[in-house]
Amino acid sequence: MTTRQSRREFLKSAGIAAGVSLLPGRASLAQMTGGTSPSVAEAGKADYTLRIATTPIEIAPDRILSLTTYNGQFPGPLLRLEEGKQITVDVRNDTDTPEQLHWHGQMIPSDVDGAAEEGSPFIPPHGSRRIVFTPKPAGFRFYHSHVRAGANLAAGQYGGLVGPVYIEPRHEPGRYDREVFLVLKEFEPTFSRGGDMAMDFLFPIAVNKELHDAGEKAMKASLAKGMPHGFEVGYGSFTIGGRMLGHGEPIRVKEGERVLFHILNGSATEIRSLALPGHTFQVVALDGNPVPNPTSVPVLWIGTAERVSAIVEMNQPGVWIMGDTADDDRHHGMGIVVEYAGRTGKAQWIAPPKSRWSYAHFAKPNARAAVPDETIEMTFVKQNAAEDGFNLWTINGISYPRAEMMAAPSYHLRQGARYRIKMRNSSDDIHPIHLHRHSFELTNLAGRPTAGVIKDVVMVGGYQEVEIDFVADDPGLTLFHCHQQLHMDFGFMALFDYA
Ligand SMILES: [Cu+2]
Repeated sequence: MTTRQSRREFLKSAGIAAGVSLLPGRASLAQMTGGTSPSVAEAGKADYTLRIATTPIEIAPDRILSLTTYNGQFPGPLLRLEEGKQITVDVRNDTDTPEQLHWHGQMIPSDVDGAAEEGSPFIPPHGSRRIVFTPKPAGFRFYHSHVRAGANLAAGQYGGLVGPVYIEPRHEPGRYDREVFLVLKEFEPTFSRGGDMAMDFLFPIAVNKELHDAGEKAMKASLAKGMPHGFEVGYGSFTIGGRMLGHGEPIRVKEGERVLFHILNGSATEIRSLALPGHTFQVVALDGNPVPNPTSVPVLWIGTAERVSAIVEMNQPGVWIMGDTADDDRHHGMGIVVEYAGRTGKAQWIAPPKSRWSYAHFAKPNARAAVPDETIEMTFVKQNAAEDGFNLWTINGISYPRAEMMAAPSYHLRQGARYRIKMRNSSDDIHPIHLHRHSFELTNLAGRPTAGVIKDVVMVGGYQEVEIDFVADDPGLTLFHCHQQLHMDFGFMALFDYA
């Protein structure tokens, strides 16, 4: 029994709930743009309009932030699209700075993908841009700002420019009664020297000695020269669905229900965990792609820009906190109340047993990936505090030029070939690595072969090696980067083109 609303009903209720108009074609483009673009206005109404503007957003009673958002709400409206059905989106930019709207996880042309590095035109300040594309592949995707923020903690993904996309699949993964979309996001960023990010949750745990020794030696040498630790970002408030724990509507459930959660880590920089006391998550899809081996786990770990779709069987009546396992982050808002029908009282938190997260849990047991046509080796290196106090990042010794949008492509792809990227992380940070416009298969995690898990972001552990395979089947400029905003902004990007 699926109680999913129809697309039309959903859009209507979403618009009413958020106090904004998301109705396709409801406002004429001339009204939306103030008639600035006659050629666009003549083209007729768009299916969707997204307006970028800085607005007050209340994340708890009387805790009101100034955030740049889509359509005056956080998160941005959930867009339910149909795979293979062309849509028109008008993006209106009511800020003073050029913007890019990236369709994360979709295989669409470079000029509409929403990355200046790939040649997508900017949405000009106080102007608009019409985008036409055919959504694919099916599954849980998202859209977000793709500008470099640098030292500006109000820009890029530090603000509120994140929204979910669901591209309807032909077959839903798994049986469920209803679905709930959750966007995890921190606000009120500040710089600090050195971070406290959880590092010991990935499995396998094996580090590469050569990478470890090189990274540690470079860090020691930098500190010995009197350099401070490079800047990291910390946050003052934490939200799920734009509300701090205890200040939003609870998720109301009934005993026996199977709830499909679609969870997006919309953070600019952080890795998140999530647990629901007394319950387990049956992971059915990662980054929107069904996994070969749906498996139940007590805790989800979700890297920056990753998505997890998981079914929870509601079989422990009570009032619970679904929240981050980091006490400090949960106490500052990273959680949401799950309330069973007929149950009242204070929401309970119980710390889950210690567990590790491995993508291989969800892989095909004993399967081996296809043999690639070519292997690309990449080594990631951190230069501590090398750029005005910020860490500078290199891939094979090259830092993506900060002054340029479209740098010279570093890698040239042959259409139809299968590539393996062997990533070697010579830093102690975990990097959520993202490839635009393609999906990839995880083929080796810290020395252990795996197959069958298809993603578009993968966390590469500190001093670890990870291999991913992809087929070059979407010609055009393609950006590869760490999705940690502070890393991508300071060099951790590379461009692919097709020969
Ligand atoms: Cu990174």
